[in-house]
Amino acid sequence: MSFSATKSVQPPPLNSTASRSNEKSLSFDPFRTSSSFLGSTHKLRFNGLSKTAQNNPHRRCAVVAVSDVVKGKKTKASSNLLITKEEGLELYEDMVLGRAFEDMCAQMYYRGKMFGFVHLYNGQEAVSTGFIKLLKKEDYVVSTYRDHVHALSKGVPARAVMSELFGKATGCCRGQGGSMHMFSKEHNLLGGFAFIGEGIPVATGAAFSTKYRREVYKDPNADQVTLAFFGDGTCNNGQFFECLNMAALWKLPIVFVVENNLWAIGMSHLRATSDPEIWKKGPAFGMPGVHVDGMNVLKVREVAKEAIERARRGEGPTLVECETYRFRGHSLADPDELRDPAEKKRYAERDPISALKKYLFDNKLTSEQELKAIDDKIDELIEDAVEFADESPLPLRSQLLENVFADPKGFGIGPDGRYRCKDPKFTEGTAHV
Ligand SMILES: Cc1ncc(C[n+]2csc(CCOP(=O)(O)OP(=O)(O)O)c2C)c(N)n1
Ligand SMILES: [Mg+2]
Repeated sequence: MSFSATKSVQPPPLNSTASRSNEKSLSFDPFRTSSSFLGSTHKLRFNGLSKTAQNNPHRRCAVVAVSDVVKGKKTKASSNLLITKEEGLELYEDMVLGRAFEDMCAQMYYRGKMFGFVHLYNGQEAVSTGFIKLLKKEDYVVSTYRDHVHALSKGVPARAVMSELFGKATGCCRGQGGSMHMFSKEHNLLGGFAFIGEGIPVATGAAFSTKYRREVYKDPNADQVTLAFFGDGTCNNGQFFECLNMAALWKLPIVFVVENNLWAIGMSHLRATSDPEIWKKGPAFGMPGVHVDGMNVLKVREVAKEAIERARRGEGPTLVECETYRFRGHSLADPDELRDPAEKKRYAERDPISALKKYLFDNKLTSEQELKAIDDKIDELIEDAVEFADESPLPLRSQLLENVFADPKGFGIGPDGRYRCKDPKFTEGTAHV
């Protein structure tokens, strides 16, 4: 399989001695423009660097190390296949789990089982699966409000995620987080975050703590890699730039994974961003930037492998832009009337699950029956998760003010040191909560 859609650029050398000896380095034209986004209707606009700038001898010469993926390196010496049968089935199962879970969420939301906004991940599965299935349990994942599938890929049980969505005590945040705040200490899932960009500093901090433990405390087990997932719209937020700077400066073990689904609610990425090629911002901060077809789990996985290994080896961060698409509206409250039906159709034809299926069949890695058995297993798992969530108890009222650090109304803890909400008269005269 060719990875020609992938572009990888490394920044100009910060330490010229080190990079002069880098065998992978080759000359690169930083002004070369690429084709349009794979499925977008518009041609990309470029950042307007003028010919004068191109010819400016004082401008630092960019040097690239083309990734092994781009060079078309085969991962398996003995065959042309990119994955083994077991790997292929694991990827398939994880993507089907994500898709089926989200479809069930839609049903449950419209039946009134969930509260607040619910953002689904349909169409983007190849990104979560392609990256997270390469992680160790100790590695960290930081997500956004579109977080259910990241949680599932990281191993949080479907029961715990569904219960959280139902606001039940058995949810992974005991029903207090809801759709946008999946968290699991056990799985090192450091949260979904409702404010865009909010997770990026958290992820950068986690990566910093790993590096600090390794270098200052000489902890040999501190080799965790952190993945920070976020969207295209978020890349115009200041926290993104601040964290790229710190991660590159301190060579943190982190991968910034942009899920570029071309839209930020109803705002087209191509309208909102001066240079829509997000991957180029990596080299600007001193880290490699890679653009990959995010509808193809095998391509994502190849890029992810390289970026994660690089972080684990202590070589620092990578910015990976995955071009993907969401198959549903921004949230379940969005009628999705703004996007061009032709664009939606074009991406639907590139469904990442169908693409992987085709690869598995074409390479005789599986059979219809084998995949059907996986589909059935996932259906049962999701049914079980819904039943479990439905039957689970609501959180106790006494849980209401736990972990609330500020108490502006002053009604949290009484003079006797007990929660006022434990007083049966606590909500007297107010709406029932
Ligand atoms: C700090 C902040 N500003 C504005 C919003 C409102 N908001 C919610 S989602 C969103 C768009 C984000 O788009 P993108 O980063 O592309 O993620 P996607 O929804 O496409 O996954 C915005 C602006 C917010 N949640 N947080
Ligand atoms: Mg987006």
